[in-house]
This record gives sequence, structure tokens and C-alpha cells, in this order.
Amino acid sequence: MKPPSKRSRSQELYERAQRLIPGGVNSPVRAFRAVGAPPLIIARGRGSQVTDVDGRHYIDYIGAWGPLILGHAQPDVERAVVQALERGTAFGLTTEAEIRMAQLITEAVPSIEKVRLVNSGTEATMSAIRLARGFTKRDLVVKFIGCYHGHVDSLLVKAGSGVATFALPESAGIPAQFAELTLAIPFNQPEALAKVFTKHRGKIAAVILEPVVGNMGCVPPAEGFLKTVRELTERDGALLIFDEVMTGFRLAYGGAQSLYGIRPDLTTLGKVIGGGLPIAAYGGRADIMNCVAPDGPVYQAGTLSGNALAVAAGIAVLEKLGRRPGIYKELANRTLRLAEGLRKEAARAAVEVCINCVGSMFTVFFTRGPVFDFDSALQADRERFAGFFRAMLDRGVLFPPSQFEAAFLSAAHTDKDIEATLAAARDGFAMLSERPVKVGNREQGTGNRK
Ligand code: KE4
Repeated sequence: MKPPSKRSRSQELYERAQRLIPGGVNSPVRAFRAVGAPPLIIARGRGSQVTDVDGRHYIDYIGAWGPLILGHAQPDVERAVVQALERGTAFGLTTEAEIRMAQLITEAVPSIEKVRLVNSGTEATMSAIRLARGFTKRDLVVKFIGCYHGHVDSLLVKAGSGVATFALPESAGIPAQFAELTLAIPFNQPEALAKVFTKHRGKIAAVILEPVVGNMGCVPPAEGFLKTVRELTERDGALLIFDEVMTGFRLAYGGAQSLYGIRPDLTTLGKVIGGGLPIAAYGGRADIMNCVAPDGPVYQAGTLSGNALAVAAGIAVLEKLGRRPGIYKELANRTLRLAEGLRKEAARAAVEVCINCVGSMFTVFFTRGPVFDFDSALQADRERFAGFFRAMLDRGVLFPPSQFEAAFLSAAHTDKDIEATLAAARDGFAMLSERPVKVGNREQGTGNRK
């Protein structure tokens, strides 16, 4: 009889983690529940690769969910953090580096005249919503179905990312009174927004959106959509908040707003500005930001806001990106090449995919498409996605473990990584095309469909 296979170290550690941490993870999506595979436990990362505790290497397209535009353990970022560490970790008082960080952000993003550093994207969006309500003295907030802005009570309504991954319509624990103050409408439907403004004229504090959505998978704005959102908010006196936690310094040095030529009233940032350490920010028009304590009546605070180590990492990343403006074109071209290659491999196996990509963000949707909002993203075959994810993982390629997440390419991904990814995808798609295809509730025959 075959001896029971030795449990891997990942499995051992995950079992221990499950006894100590909800779901064995510190963020739900890491549990790999949506892809039917045991979660990885990571030992280290370098460049475009991560290595799990069993010594298996993967080309990594999660990139810590967006921060690692320069790749893992980037030497300049590492050096900056070590030098900062020698001066101490936190002081609870202002350091010169925080002022440098604020200068880099306000110089890169003209709509941000003043900025406040916080510790997570959730804190940034929560603060921006409170500020918008305090500034406008209005209560209602509009968001778009499938957009995710962190686990803020008032924004966990029809959200994307993990909320969509686990098909949680809302989260438990949010009083109905909170949810009633948030109006959720479909993304890329300007007429839906116009209707909401007509119905709630003068009562909407802010409209918040991901200008390029990452959290229903990658979904770009339709032509003219962002311009219409800007016009409708301006006309009604509501604030426009661009949640650029994912897209800020990822899609362009000035963020998605610089690509689409829209000037929001407030912007939230995160991920890239911390280079993998906990830091985020919210900022915008000085007349609005001057309402934040201690200058104004809107309170927001944080023990570790502007933390010395996180700011050191962030400054190293932003200065590097600022010195290499061409990096964004390079990343976008490499991502386009990867997407084109994946389309070819899927077509070769007669597997229907719709691949959306913007800059170095992309998603392989297992549906014919187009995917332009959450309803069309929901058409994707999640079982096929999970099968593809597992096939790629077995071949040393790590995609985000959810159909409703964006994948990220970094400056550390090489042409060799792209070739290896496409070779793995050839097998991955081929395996799917041999699998019976479920149409409705019936199983159809295997093999290529006509
Ligand atoms: P954090 O609180 O997780 O730092 O940021 C929340 C947030 C806000 N806004 C946008 C546009 C975001 O994408 C996020 C967080 N993104 C997810 C990935 N889709 C974080 C990964 C996770 O939840 O584990």
C-alpha cells in the first residue's frame, strides 16, 4: 500500500494557522477558498518570484496585491528601510521623511494639494468619506457595484474583491442604517448615476470609485464615463473621490487621473506608495483638506501614520519611479504581450476568455465577454478559472486566487518569465478544453467546441 504522502510544510503550517487565525489567514482571499487549492505559505520573494516553505518557486502575478511594482526585495527599497531602521522605527512625532513623502505625492498628483498619510487603504477611504461628509454636510455616498474600497462599514455594500470572491452580498455586522446611506449602482452606466443625482439632489456627499477597477477583476472605464461622473458631481456639489489605492503610481506616475485627464476633489492612495510596507494616504483640494483636524472639525488620527520605515520604503519607490518615467510604457507593453500570448493559447485550446488589461494590471475572465461591469464579470466561469489557476500553480506560475482580482506585472518580470507563463498556460488551457464543459446545468461532451 502506498505510504500516506508526507504532508508538505505548507500544509502543516496552514493547519496550525487555522487553529490560531480565522481561516488560517490574515486576509480572506489568501485562503485560496475560491480556487480549491491549499493556500501557499511563503518563505521569501525576490524579483518576480516567490518561494514557498517547501522550496517551490513561482513566477508571482499577485505582487502583494499591487504594491510591488518594482518586484520583491528590490535592493534600493531594502537599503532605504535598513538605513531608516538604524535610526529607529517610530517616534509618534513628525519626521523630515514624512514631509518629503508629502512633497513627492503632491508634485506627482496635481489634484492633491494637501495629503495625510495613514496605514491602510481602508483607513484612507474611510477618512475620505468622513471628510466628504464633514465638508459638504451631506450624508449619502454613491459607490459602484463591484468596486472595493477596503472594509469600511459604509463601503462594504455590493463590494468587489474578497466580498465578490465569497459572494457575500454585504458583510454581517453593518447596521441597516449605515447601508441605507450608501447607494450602489452599476459601473460604466452614466445614466444610472444621473438618475441617482436627480432622485437625491443636494443630498450626496461624494461619489467614490476605482477609476480603473481592479476589484471585480480589471475593468477599464468606458469612453467618457469618468468625464460624465466628474460633470454630474460638479453640477450637484458632490465631491468626486478617486480611490487610487491600486491605480495610484501603478498605471502612471500621476495615477489613473493623469491618464484620463480627470481632476477629482479627493484621491486615496496606497500599495505602491509603501513599496510593500503599511502606508496609504488621502489628499486633494486644500480647502477640503483644511477641514481635517487639527486645522478643522473632521477628526482622523493614527499612532503609526507616516511610520518611518514605511515612508522610507515609499520614498525609495517613488523616487525610483520618478527617475524612470518610461517604466510605465515598458510595463504596459510587456503586459500587452503577455495578454496577447494568453489569448492565443486560449484560442488554440478553444477556451473562451476575455482578457482586460490596463497598464500592468490584467485579468483573464473565463467568459466570451466583453467584461465592462460586475454583472458581465459574474458571467465568468469560476470553476474554469479555478482549474486554470491550479494548472498554472502546478507549473510554477502564481495568479491571484480569485476571478475577481487583478493580476500585476512588475519591473522585475522578464521576457523569460513571460515565455514560461505562456508555456504553462498552453497546458493549462489544454487541460480545460479536455474537461466537460458545463452549459447551464447540463454537461456537454469534452473536446473542442465548434
Ligand atoms: P487595504 O485596507 O487592504 O490596504 O486597502 C483597501 C483597498 C482600497 N481600495 C482599493 C481600490 C483596493 O484595491 C484595496 C485593497 N485591495 C485588495 C486587493 N483587491 C487587498 C487584498 C486583500 O484584501 O487581501
